[in-house]
Amino acid sequence: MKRYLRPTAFVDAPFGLDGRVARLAGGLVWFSAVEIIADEGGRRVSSELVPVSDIAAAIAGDGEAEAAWRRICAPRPSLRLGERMVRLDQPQVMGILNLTPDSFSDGGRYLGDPAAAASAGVALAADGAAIVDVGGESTRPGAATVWEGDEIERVAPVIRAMAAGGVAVSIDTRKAAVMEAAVGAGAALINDVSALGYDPRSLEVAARAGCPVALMHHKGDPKTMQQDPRYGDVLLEVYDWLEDRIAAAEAAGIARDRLIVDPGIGFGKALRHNLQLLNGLALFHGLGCPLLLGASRKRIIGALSNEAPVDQRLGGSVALALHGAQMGAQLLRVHDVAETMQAIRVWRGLRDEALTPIF
Ligand code: 7PM
Repeated sequence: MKRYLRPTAFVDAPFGLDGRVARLAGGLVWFSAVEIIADEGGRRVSSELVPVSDIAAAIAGDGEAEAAWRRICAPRPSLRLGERMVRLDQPQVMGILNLTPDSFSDGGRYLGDPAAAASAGVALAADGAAIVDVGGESTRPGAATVWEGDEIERVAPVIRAMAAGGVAVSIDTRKAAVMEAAVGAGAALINDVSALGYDPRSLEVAARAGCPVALMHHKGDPKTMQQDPRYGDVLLEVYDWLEDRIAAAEAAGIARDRLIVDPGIGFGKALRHNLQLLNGLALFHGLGCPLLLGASRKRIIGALSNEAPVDQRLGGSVALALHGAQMGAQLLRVHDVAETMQAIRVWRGLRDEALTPIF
Protein backbone atom coordinates (compact mmCIF):
# COMPACT_ATOMS: atom_id res chain seq x y z
CA MET A 1 0.00 0.00 0.00
CA LYS A 2 1.22 3.49 -0.81
CA ARG A 3 -0.18 6.62 0.83
CA TYR A 4 -0.32 9.98 -0.91
CA LEU A 5 -0.79 13.32 0.86
CA ARG A 6 -2.83 16.09 -0.70
CA PRO A 7 -2.91 19.41 1.18
CA THR A 8 -6.45 20.82 1.31
CA ALA A 9 -8.80 22.94 3.44
CA PHE A 10 -6.88 26.14 2.75
CA VAL A 11 -7.11 28.94 5.32
CA ASP A 12 -6.56 32.69 5.11
CA ALA A 13 -3.75 32.94 7.64
CA PRO A 14 -2.08 31.04 10.48
CA PHE A 15 -2.93 33.50 13.29
CA GLY A 16 -4.38 31.81 16.33
CA LEU A 17 -4.08 28.40 14.67
CA ASP A 18 -0.71 27.19 16.01
CA GLY A 19 -0.27 23.49 15.34
CA ARG A 20 -3.49 23.33 13.37
CA VAL A 21 -2.26 24.78 10.06
CA ALA A 22 0.82 24.38 7.88
CA ARG A 23 2.43 26.54 5.25
CA LEU A 24 2.54 25.06 1.76
CA ALA A 25 6.16 24.80 0.53
CA GLY A 26 7.13 28.08 2.20
CA GLY A 27 4.75 30.07 0.02
CA LEU A 28 1.74 32.35 0.51
CA VAL A 29 -0.78 29.55 1.04
CA TRP A 30 -1.72 27.84 4.32
CA PHE A 31 -3.83 24.72 4.78
CA SER A 32 -5.53 22.96 7.66
CA ALA A 33 -6.07 19.38 6.47
CA VAL A 34 -4.52 16.68 4.34
CA GLU A 35 -6.35 14.13 2.26
CA ILE A 36 -4.54 10.86 2.76
CA ILE A 37 -5.17 8.70 -0.27
CA ALA A 38 -4.33 5.01 0.03
CA ASP A 39 -3.54 3.10 -3.12
CA GLU A 40 -3.21 -0.61 -3.66
CA GLY A 41 -2.06 -1.91 -7.04
CA GLY A 42 -3.06 1.26 -8.87
CA ARG A 43 -6.50 1.58 -7.27
CA ARG A 44 -7.64 4.02 -4.61
CA VAL A 45 -8.72 1.96 -1.64
CA SER A 46 -9.43 4.78 0.80
CA SER A 47 -9.45 8.51 1.27
CA GLU A 48 -9.26 10.08 4.71
CA LEU A 49 -9.37 13.77 5.63
CA VAL A 50 -6.89 14.35 8.45
CA PRO A 51 -6.47 17.68 10.29
CA VAL A 52 -2.92 19.05 10.19
CA SER A 53 -2.75 18.68 13.98
CA ASP A 54 -3.12 14.89 13.61
CA ILE A 55 -0.98 14.30 10.54
CA ALA A 56 2.25 13.27 12.30
CA ALA A 57 0.43 10.56 14.23
CA ALA A 58 -1.53 9.42 11.16
CA ILE A 59 1.59 8.74 9.08
CA ALA A 60 4.01 7.69 11.85
CA GLY A 61 6.10 4.70 10.75
CA ASP A 62 5.34 5.18 7.03
CA GLY A 63 8.71 6.53 5.85
CA GLU A 64 7.51 7.43 2.39
CA ALA A 65 4.55 9.44 3.68
CA GLU A 66 6.75 11.11 6.31
CA ALA A 67 9.18 12.20 3.56
CA ALA A 68 6.29 13.57 1.48
CA TRP A 69 5.01 15.52 4.50
CA ARG A 70 8.44 17.05 5.12
CA ARG A 71 8.66 18.00 1.45
CA ILE A 72 5.20 19.58 1.44
CA CYS A 73 6.22 21.86 4.31
CA ALA A 74 9.80 22.64 3.23
CA PRO A 75 10.41 26.05 1.65
CA ARG A 76 11.62 25.89 -1.94
CA PRO A 77 15.01 27.58 -2.33
CA SER A 78 15.34 30.30 -4.98
CA LEU A 79 16.17 29.14 -8.49
CA ARG A 80 19.59 30.20 -9.72
CA LEU A 81 19.25 31.11 -13.39
CA GLY A 82 22.67 32.29 -14.53
CA GLU A 83 23.26 35.55 -12.67
CA ARG A 84 19.65 35.83 -11.58
CA MET A 85 17.89 34.39 -8.57
CA VAL A 86 14.17 33.71 -8.84
CA ARG A 87 12.37 33.57 -5.49
CA LEU A 88 9.91 30.71 -5.12
CA ASP A 89 8.12 31.91 -1.98
CA GLN A 90 5.51 33.46 -4.29
CA PRO A 91 4.20 32.52 -7.74
CA GLN A 92 6.37 33.58 -10.68
CA VAL A 93 5.48 33.82 -14.34
CA MET A 94 7.30 32.06 -17.15
CA GLY A 95 6.48 33.84 -20.40
CA ILE A 96 6.20 31.84 -23.63
CA LEU A 97 8.14 32.90 -26.72
CA ASN A 98 7.03 30.61 -29.52
CA LEU A 99 9.48 30.39 -32.43
CA THR A 100 7.77 27.48 -34.18
CA PRO A 101 6.74 27.96 -37.78
CA ASP A 102 3.13 26.85 -37.28
CA SER A 103 0.48 29.39 -36.51
CA PHE A 104 -0.81 27.94 -33.20
CA SER A 105 -0.46 30.55 -30.42
CA ASP A 106 1.83 33.14 -31.98
CA GLY A 107 3.95 30.65 -33.96
CA GLY A 108 5.36 31.92 -37.25
CA ARG A 109 5.28 35.53 -36.12
CA TYR A 110 9.05 36.06 -36.01
CA LEU A 111 10.07 33.69 -38.81
CA GLY A 112 13.55 34.64 -40.01
CA ASP A 113 13.75 37.72 -37.77
CA PRO A 114 15.73 36.85 -34.61
CA ALA A 115 16.06 40.50 -33.59
CA ALA A 116 12.28 40.97 -33.58
CA ALA A 117 11.88 37.69 -31.68
CA ALA A 118 14.45 38.74 -29.08
CA SER A 119 12.75 42.10 -28.52
CA ALA A 120 9.45 40.31 -28.04
CA GLY A 121 11.18 38.16 -25.42
CA VAL A 122 12.71 41.17 -23.68
CA ALA A 123 9.24 42.75 -23.65
CA LEU A 124 7.84 39.68 -21.85
CA ALA A 125 10.53 40.11 -19.17
CA ALA A 126 9.69 43.83 -18.93
CA ASP A 127 6.03 42.84 -18.45
CA GLY A 128 7.11 40.85 -15.39
CA ALA A 129 8.07 37.38 -16.58
CA ALA A 130 10.81 35.99 -14.31
CA ILE A 131 11.75 33.52 -17.05
CA VAL A 132 11.14 33.51 -20.81
CA ASP A 133 10.62 30.04 -22.28
CA VAL A 134 11.84 29.79 -25.87
CA GLY A 135 10.52 26.94 -28.02
CA GLY A 136 11.37 26.04 -31.60
CA GLU A 137 9.62 22.69 -31.90
CA SER A 138 5.89 22.31 -31.90
CA THR A 139 4.81 19.58 -29.53
CA ARG A 140 1.15 20.10 -30.31
CA PRO A 141 -0.96 17.00 -30.81
CA GLY A 142 -0.32 15.64 -34.30
CA ALA A 143 2.63 17.92 -35.07
CA ALA A 144 5.52 16.74 -37.24
CA THR A 145 8.97 16.52 -35.66
CA VAL A 146 11.55 19.20 -36.49
CA TRP A 147 15.16 18.51 -37.53
CA GLU A 148 17.45 19.58 -34.69
CA GLY A 149 19.66 21.70 -36.95
CA ASP A 150 16.65 23.80 -37.95
CA GLU A 151 15.52 24.05 -34.35
CA ILE A 152 18.95 25.26 -33.20
CA GLU A 153 19.13 27.80 -35.99
CA ARG A 154 15.75 29.15 -34.96
CA VAL A 155 16.33 29.43 -31.21
CA ALA A 156 20.07 30.02 -30.64
CA PRO A 157 20.40 33.60 -32.01
CA VAL A 158 17.29 34.67 -30.13
CA ILE A 159 18.51 33.14 -26.86
CA ARG A 160 21.93 34.77 -27.29
CA ALA A 161 20.39 38.22 -27.76
CA MET A 162 17.95 37.84 -24.85
CA ALA A 163 20.56 36.45 -22.46
CA ALA A 164 22.89 39.33 -23.40
CA GLY A 165 20.03 41.65 -22.47
CA GLY A 166 19.87 40.10 -18.99
CA VAL A 167 16.76 37.95 -19.48
CA ALA A 168 16.57 34.56 -17.74
CA VAL A 169 15.87 32.21 -20.64
CA SER A 170 14.59 28.66 -20.61
CA ILE A 171 14.72 26.32 -23.60
CA ASP A 172 11.63 24.23 -24.39
CA THR A 173 12.98 21.21 -26.26
CA ARG A 174 13.14 17.41 -26.22
CA LYS A 175 16.45 17.22 -28.08
CA ALA A 176 19.87 16.98 -26.46
CA ALA A 177 21.65 18.86 -29.26
CA VAL A 178 19.20 21.75 -28.90
CA MET A 179 19.70 21.77 -25.10
CA GLU A 180 23.48 21.96 -25.59
CA ALA A 181 23.28 24.75 -28.17
CA ALA A 182 20.72 26.69 -26.13
CA VAL A 183 22.73 26.48 -22.91
CA GLY A 184 25.83 27.50 -24.90
CA ALA A 185 23.88 30.53 -26.12
CA GLY A 186 22.93 31.50 -22.56
CA ALA A 187 19.78 29.54 -21.64
CA ALA A 188 19.66 28.99 -17.87
CA LEU A 189 16.89 26.37 -17.59
CA ILE A 190 16.00 23.28 -19.62
CA ASN A 191 12.26 22.66 -20.06
CA ASP A 192 11.58 19.26 -21.55
CA VAL A 193 8.02 18.08 -22.22
CA SER A 194 9.40 14.53 -22.37
CA ALA A 195 11.07 14.83 -18.94
CA LEU A 196 14.46 13.90 -20.48
CA GLY A 197 12.99 10.70 -21.90
CA TYR A 198 12.79 11.43 -25.63
CA ASP A 199 16.46 11.80 -26.56
CA PRO A 200 18.80 9.13 -25.16
CA ARG A 201 21.52 11.78 -24.64
CA SER A 202 19.40 14.32 -22.81
CA LEU A 203 19.92 13.03 -19.23
CA GLU A 204 23.69 13.24 -19.69
CA VAL A 205 23.55 16.62 -21.45
CA ALA A 206 21.27 18.11 -18.79
CA ALA A 207 23.51 16.73 -16.04
CA ARG A 208 26.54 18.40 -17.62
CA ALA A 209 24.69 21.69 -18.23
CA GLY A 210 24.34 22.18 -14.48
CA CYS A 211 21.19 24.32 -14.75
CA PRO A 212 17.67 23.65 -13.38
CA VAL A 213 15.55 21.22 -15.41
CA ALA A 214 11.75 21.08 -15.71
CA LEU A 215 10.37 17.55 -16.02
CA MET A 216 6.88 17.43 -17.56
CA HIS A 217 4.54 14.48 -17.59
CA HIS A 218 3.12 13.26 -20.88
CA LYS A 219 1.55 10.02 -21.98
CA GLY A 220 2.22 8.71 -25.48
CA ASP A 221 3.94 10.64 -28.27
CA PRO A 222 2.70 13.97 -29.61
CA LYS A 223 1.29 12.41 -32.76
CA THR A 224 -1.15 10.09 -31.03
CA MET A 225 -1.31 11.21 -27.38
CA GLN A 226 -4.78 12.75 -27.62
CA GLN A 227 -6.38 9.62 -29.11
CA ASP A 228 -8.39 8.22 -26.20
CA PRO A 229 -5.87 8.56 -23.34
CA ARG A 230 -6.67 6.26 -20.39
CA TYR A 231 -5.58 6.18 -16.78
CA GLY A 232 -6.53 4.22 -13.69
CA ASP A 233 -6.20 7.22 -11.39
CA VAL A 234 -4.63 10.07 -13.34
CA LEU A 235 -3.51 12.06 -10.28
CA LEU A 236 -1.65 9.17 -8.67
CA GLU A 237 -0.27 7.86 -11.97
CA VAL A 238 1.20 11.24 -12.90
CA TYR A 239 2.65 11.58 -9.38
CA ASP A 240 4.34 8.16 -9.60
CA TRP A 241 5.59 8.87 -13.11
CA LEU A 242 7.18 12.16 -12.03
CA GLU A 243 8.69 10.41 -9.01
CA ASP A 244 10.31 7.89 -11.40
CA ARG A 245 11.63 10.64 -13.66
CA ILE A 246 13.09 12.46 -10.63
CA ALA A 247 14.85 9.21 -9.70
CA ALA A 248 16.15 8.80 -13.28
CA ALA A 249 17.44 12.38 -13.28
CA GLU A 250 19.11 11.92 -9.90
CA ALA A 251 20.72 8.67 -11.07
CA ALA A 252 22.15 10.59 -14.05
CA GLY A 253 23.74 13.14 -11.72
CA ILE A 254 21.09 15.87 -11.68
CA ALA A 255 20.55 16.82 -8.06
CA ARG A 256 16.95 16.94 -6.89
CA ASP A 257 17.31 20.61 -5.96
CA ARG A 258 17.79 21.36 -9.65
CA LEU A 259 14.48 19.74 -10.67
CA ILE A 260 11.09 21.29 -11.36
CA VAL A 261 7.98 19.17 -11.95
CA ASP A 262 4.96 19.77 -14.19
CA PRO A 263 1.81 17.61 -14.59
CA GLY A 264 1.69 18.37 -18.33
CA ILE A 265 -1.81 19.69 -18.87
CA GLY A 266 -3.07 18.54 -22.29
CA PHE A 267 -0.29 16.07 -22.99
CA GLY A 268 -2.07 12.74 -23.36
CA LYS A 269 -5.06 13.76 -21.24
CA ALA A 270 -8.79 13.97 -21.80
CA LEU A 271 -10.75 16.87 -20.30
CA ARG A 272 -11.57 14.90 -17.15
CA HIS A 273 -7.91 14.02 -16.62
CA ASN A 274 -6.87 17.67 -16.92
CA LEU A 275 -9.58 18.71 -14.45
CA GLN A 276 -8.57 16.03 -11.95
CA LEU A 277 -4.92 17.12 -12.18
CA LEU A 278 -5.87 20.76 -11.66
CA ASN A 279 -8.18 19.99 -8.73
CA GLY A 280 -5.59 17.76 -7.10
CA LEU A 281 -2.59 19.91 -7.99
CA ALA A 282 -1.38 20.44 -4.41
CA LEU A 283 -0.58 16.71 -4.22
CA PHE A 284 2.53 17.30 -6.32
CA HIS A 285 4.19 19.36 -3.58
CA GLY A 286 4.93 15.99 -1.97
CA LEU A 287 7.61 15.51 -4.63
CA GLY A 288 9.56 18.32 -3.00
CA CYS A 289 10.33 20.19 -6.22
CA PRO A 290 9.03 23.54 -7.45
CA LEU A 291 5.77 23.03 -9.32
CA LEU A 292 5.30 24.42 -12.84
CA LEU A 293 1.85 24.68 -14.42
CA GLY A 294 1.18 25.31 -18.10
CA ALA A 295 -2.48 25.71 -18.98
CA SER A 296 -2.35 28.94 -20.99
CA ARG A 297 -4.65 28.92 -24.07
CA LYS A 298 -4.97 25.15 -23.90
CA ARG A 299 -7.84 23.07 -25.25
CA ILE A 300 -9.27 22.53 -21.77
CA ILE A 301 -10.35 26.18 -21.87
CA GLY A 302 -12.08 25.76 -25.21
CA ALA A 303 -13.71 22.57 -23.96
CA LEU A 304 -15.21 24.43 -20.97
CA SER A 305 -16.21 27.59 -22.82
CA ASN A 306 -18.28 26.63 -25.80
CA GLU A 307 -15.22 25.85 -27.94
CA ALA A 308 -13.64 29.30 -27.72
CA PRO A 309 -10.84 29.41 -30.33
CA VAL A 310 -7.23 29.70 -29.21
CA ASP A 311 -7.10 33.51 -29.62
CA GLN A 312 -10.11 33.90 -27.32
CA ARG A 313 -8.92 32.02 -24.23
CA LEU A 314 -7.43 34.86 -22.15
CA GLY A 315 -10.08 34.74 -19.41
CA GLY A 316 -9.77 31.00 -18.98
CA SER A 317 -5.98 31.21 -19.06
CA VAL A 318 -5.93 33.81 -16.28
CA ALA A 319 -8.45 31.76 -14.26
CA LEU A 320 -6.23 28.69 -14.46
CA ALA A 321 -3.07 30.66 -13.60
CA LEU A 322 -4.81 31.98 -10.47
CA HIS A 323 -5.95 28.47 -9.63
CA GLY A 324 -2.32 27.37 -9.90
CA ALA A 325 -1.25 30.17 -7.54
CA GLN A 326 -3.93 29.12 -5.04
CA MET A 327 -2.64 25.54 -5.18
CA GLY A 328 0.87 26.82 -4.42
CA ALA A 329 2.38 26.38 -7.89
CA GLN A 330 5.61 28.35 -7.97
CA LEU A 331 5.86 28.80 -11.74
CA LEU A 332 3.06 29.61 -14.19
CA ARG A 333 3.83 29.19 -17.89
CA VAL A 334 1.72 31.70 -19.84
CA HIS A 335 1.44 33.49 -23.17
CA ASP A 336 -0.26 36.65 -21.83
CA VAL A 337 2.34 37.87 -19.37
CA ALA A 338 1.04 41.40 -18.68
CA GLU A 339 -2.52 40.22 -18.00
CA THR A 340 -1.39 37.28 -15.87
CA MET A 341 1.03 39.47 -13.89
CA GLN A 342 -1.79 41.87 -13.11
CA ALA A 343 -3.97 39.03 -11.88
CA ILE A 344 -1.12 37.57 -9.79
CA ARG A 345 -0.27 40.98 -8.29
CA VAL A 346 -3.88 41.50 -7.24
CA TRP A 347 -3.99 37.98 -5.78
CA ARG A 348 -0.73 38.63 -3.94
CA GLY A 349 -2.10 41.90 -2.52
CA LEU A 350 -5.03 39.98 -1.06
CA ARG A 351 -2.71 37.30 0.40
CA ASP A 352 -0.28 39.86 1.84
CA GLU A 353 -3.08 41.67 3.65
CA ALA A 354 -4.49 38.40 5.01
CA LEU A 355 -1.01 37.48 6.26
CA THR A 356 -0.45 40.80 8.03
CA PRO A 357 -1.19 40.47 11.76
CA ILE A 358 -3.87 42.85 13.04
CA PHE A 359 -3.26 42.36 16.76
C1 7PM B 1 1.13 23.66 -29.78
C2 7PM B 1 0.44 22.86 -28.87
C3 7PM B 1 2.18 24.42 -29.39
C4 7PM B 1 0.82 22.83 -27.56
C5 7PM B 1 2.54 24.40 -28.08
C6 7PM B 1 1.87 23.59 -27.19
C7 7PM B 1 3.99 23.00 -21.75
C8 7PM B 1 5.35 23.08 -22.03
C9 7PM B 1 4.24 23.26 -23.87
C10 7PM B 1 3.58 22.80 -20.41
C11 7PM B 1 5.90 22.81 -19.82
C12 7PM B 1 1.66 24.90 -25.18
C13 7PM B 1 2.20 23.60 -25.73
N1 7PM B 1 3.31 23.13 -22.91
N2 7PM B 1 6.30 23.00 -21.08
N3 7PM B 1 5.49 23.24 -23.36
N4 7PM B 1 4.57 22.72 -19.47
N5 7PM B 1 6.82 22.71 -18.84
O1 7PM B 1 0.42 24.97 -25.11
O2 7PM B 1 2.40 22.70 -20.06
O3 7PM B 1 2.40 25.83 -24.91
S1 7PM B 1 3.95 23.43 -25.54
